[in-house]
Amino acid sequence: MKYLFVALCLFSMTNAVELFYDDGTPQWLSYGNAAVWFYTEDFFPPASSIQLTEVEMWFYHHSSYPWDTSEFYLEIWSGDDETFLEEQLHQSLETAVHYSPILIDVSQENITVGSDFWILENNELSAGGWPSAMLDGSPPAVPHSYGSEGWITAGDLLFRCFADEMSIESISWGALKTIF
Ligand SMILES: [Ca+2]
Repeated sequence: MKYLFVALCLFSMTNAVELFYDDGTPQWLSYGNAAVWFYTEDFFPPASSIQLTEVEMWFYHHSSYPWDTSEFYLEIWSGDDETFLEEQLHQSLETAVHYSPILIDVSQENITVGSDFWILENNELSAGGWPSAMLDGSPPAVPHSYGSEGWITAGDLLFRCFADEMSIESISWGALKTIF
């Protein structure tokens, strides 16, 4: 039992923190550009910056709404809920799949974000706004998903990301030492 406990501690020390607003249950789909605004204090105490390691995105290909392309640009931007997209930190060409997660490893790219940032599906490669992103069915208290018609209030996009836990802790500790 003791060994298991130590092993679990070691695992959690190197674990990544997952940031997400959705409840994991698909309900709707969204076509057109789609983005989620992340506010890091929703997930852990204030940190001046964190490093992103991975992005997870879910899409839904409904038979009544065929996609003209599965390709889109994943973009990560700095910016908050008032400034919106400020500075582009990442862009990569990705391929959506129906109803299963696509995982994009960005751990080697040194993507450091502040307290607010955006994950955007840019679908300028499509004439119809495809591929369609997946939304949950539980309305958020504070909207974090943004679509072609503005803030989405019916649910949350299933766009998630992972941050390096060590980068959060070291920076939080640094901030504490400055205050006290
Ligand atoms: Ca929700």
